[in-house]
Order: sequence, then C-alpha cells, then structure tokens
Amino acid sequence: MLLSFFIVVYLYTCSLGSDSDRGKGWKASPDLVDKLMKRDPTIIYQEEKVPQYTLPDPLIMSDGSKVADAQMWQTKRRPEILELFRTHVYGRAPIGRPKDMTFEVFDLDRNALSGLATRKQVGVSFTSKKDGPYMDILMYLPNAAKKPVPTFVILNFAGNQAIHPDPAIKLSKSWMRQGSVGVVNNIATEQSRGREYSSYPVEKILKRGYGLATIYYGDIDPDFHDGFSNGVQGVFDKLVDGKRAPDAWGSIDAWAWGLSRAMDYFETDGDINSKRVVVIGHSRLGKTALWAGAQDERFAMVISNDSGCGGAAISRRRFGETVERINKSFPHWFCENFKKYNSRENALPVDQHMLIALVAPRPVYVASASDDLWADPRGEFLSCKHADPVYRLLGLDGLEVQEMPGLDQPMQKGKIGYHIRSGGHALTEYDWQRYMDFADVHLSALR
Ligand code: GTR
Repeated sequence: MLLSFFIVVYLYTCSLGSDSDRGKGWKASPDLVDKLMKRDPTIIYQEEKVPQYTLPDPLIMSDGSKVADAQMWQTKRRPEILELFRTHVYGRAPIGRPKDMTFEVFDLDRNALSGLATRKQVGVSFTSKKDGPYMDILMYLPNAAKKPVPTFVILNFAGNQAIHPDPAIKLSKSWMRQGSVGVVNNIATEQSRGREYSSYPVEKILKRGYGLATIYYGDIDPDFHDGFSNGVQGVFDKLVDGKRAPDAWGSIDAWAWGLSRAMDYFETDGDINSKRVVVIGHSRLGKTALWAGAQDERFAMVISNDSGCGGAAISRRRFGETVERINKSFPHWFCENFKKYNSRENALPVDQHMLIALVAPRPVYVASASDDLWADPRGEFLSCKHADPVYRLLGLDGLEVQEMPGLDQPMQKGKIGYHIRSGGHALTEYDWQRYMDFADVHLSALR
C-alpha cells in the first residue's frame, strides 16, 4: 500500500519534472552549442546541464486542493494563477478601459495597396490630454473578405511606418532605440519606412482573408529604464509614500495593457471581427502577447514567436537566458518582486507553462527557432506540454504530441500549436503561414 503510494508520487513528480523531458525529439546543433559556450561558458546550452526541477502543478490550488473540474479551473485556479503572475512576475496594470480614453480615425483609405486593402489609422488617447500618452493603431483589412474580418494584432519594434513601404503610414514620433536603420537622435526618419517589411508579409496576410493591426510598442512605454516616469506608468501609477509598489506594472505589463486598449477600439469598429482577434508577438513582444492573451479573454487566439525567458520558456530550466540575466539586462520589463527570483527559480510559485494554460480553452500557438538557443526552444515546447493537462480537463485536445517534434513539422491539430522552424531568432513568413493555417482551423471552429 505504502509502496504503491510512493510509486504514484514518484511517477507524478517525474511527469512534472525534468527527467522525462530530457533529450527527446529535436536536438540543438552541437556546433552551435560549442560556439555559444565558447562565447559565454556561464550560460547553460546543454541539456545535461539543466538542473533537476519540479514544476508547480497548474491543477493544484495553492492550498493543496486539486482542481476537480472545468468550473473550478475557471472560477478558482485561473484567477489564482493570474494573481500569482501579477504579484511575482509582470506586475499589476490598472483594470479596464481608462474613463477618458478616446479614439480618432485620422486616416481611412478604402483603396489602399492598389485596392487590396482598406487602410485605417486610429489615434488612441489614453487620457483627456491630447498630447499624450497616446498610441497609433495602423490597420490593413482585406477588401475581398466579408466584413467583419478576423484580424491579427501585433506590437512592432520600429514604428508603424517600418512594417510596410506604404508612404501614407504616419511616421512615428515616439522615442526609438538608436542603432537601427533610419533612426536619428532616437527618432524615426523617412529612411526607416518599410525596414521591417520582411517580418510583416502584409499582402500575403490580406490574401488569406485576415486583417492586420499594428502598434509601435514604444508609444505605450518607451523601452528603456527611466524609473517609469515616461509612458503609461508615469500617468496612471499611484505611488505610496512617493514609491512604486513591488508589484507595480513593468513594461511588459504596460505593453500588454496597450493591446487590451487596442481591443477596446476593435470592439467599436464594424470592419473588424472583435470575436476573432488574434494577439501575436515576437521575442519580448511574444512575452507580451502571451501575457495580454492570458489576462484578456477577448483575444480569441494567442501566438508567441520566439518569446523565450519570461515568455513561453520554463524558467526553472535556466537554459539560455535566465531570470537573473533578464532582470539585470532589462530591469524595467517585469515587476520589482520578480528580482527576488534571480537564481531562485524554484521558489517561484508559477512557471511559464501556467502562462500558456491561462489561455485555455482558447487556442494558443508557441513557436521556436532552431538557432535561437538563448530562448530555449525545448523549454518553450515543454511549457506547451505541461499546459496540456489544463486543456484536457476542459475536455479539449491540447498538444497533439508528448515529445518535441522535428524541425519544420508544425503540430496544429490540438488547441495548443507548436513548431520549431529552422533558422534564427526572427518572425518570418514561414511562421506567419503556420499561424494562419492554425487560425483557419481553430478560429472558424469558434462559435
Ligand atoms: C533579448 C532578450 C530576450 C528577447 C530579445 C528581444 O536581448 O534577452 O529576452 O526578448 O531581446 O526582444 O529581441
């Protein structure tokens, strides 16, 4: 009796821990591993160096009780996990739509891109002050499709004008990082137009019947650490004794909040099917898309492209970028409390599989790239695998495989999609085509 109890506990721990996760399916190129290890031997790039860990179980409440059914997940455990992520990882944004927020459609061309699309540009003022902070939403909607159209929304890194050479796109006036093409004195110039076009195959998206909406993430919060005086935190923060709370919102939370404000707009636009909005993001903005989709159930589908640490990758693996590294390099991305977990990932009450699980029952897609070891492809896959039991509890197929697939073999049948693409850290047309394949199946299945 006692023995069988221990066997059950052992098997259960293994199913959540690292042992069963090692070394199956896709493997990183040994040459690449060698090269990266030479560059920085302190970083884990080999599976055998991944420490033992046990993941928190998404289906066990903090008080130890088991999540018995879908209702308990939805009403008890899901809110509990959201609170844990707010308190310990991303911080806490103001709830809901700001009361003085306004939308202004300042550009509408129903014959854009040689008649392929309707282009709209909307200014969103978060407060009654028109001089900021505000964000501009750029939208291309396919003219050939029946309205309202399902639409992908994505934050971009370099201003709306960088996603397409269309000269009618408003040139961003927001702060931008130096060092990229067309940025002078931290402001975008005409030379920056279309420079990120390869990551946004606009015409191909339109031809498949989807709209695309995009916003420059720096409109919401400029991506540098200024003590949170600029961006939306500077406007909405409530300081206690002149100080921010340890769970005050970091930049990722602010960007995610901005995506929800875009959703507020979509709900007012009859051309967009607000019940079929897919939130997608790459890298730090993939982390953001996951967190936005986890919190805001109005997003019908969620996509993480190469999001890595603090996104889809399991933090406890410490593979590639770690909690400590990310907090040191980007002290403004997460809430202050997250820094307590530098080199103490096992003390976190959550791990990133629980972020994926928060999207349930909605479809979620995680993608990795074979050369992007910094983002820990296997750790991203394992989050999907360990989120799967939540989908199963809800009576849905989650991930269709238990072991990591090979390169360029998308797994799309269940509500959790996954692929590992050959190549480096990027959002490519291959990725987009797979996301649209997934959306074709899972968005049309929505009632
Ligand atoms: C890296 C960072 C990653 C990832 C990436 C990006 O420097 O370490 O977490 O987010 O930036 O956003 O491009």
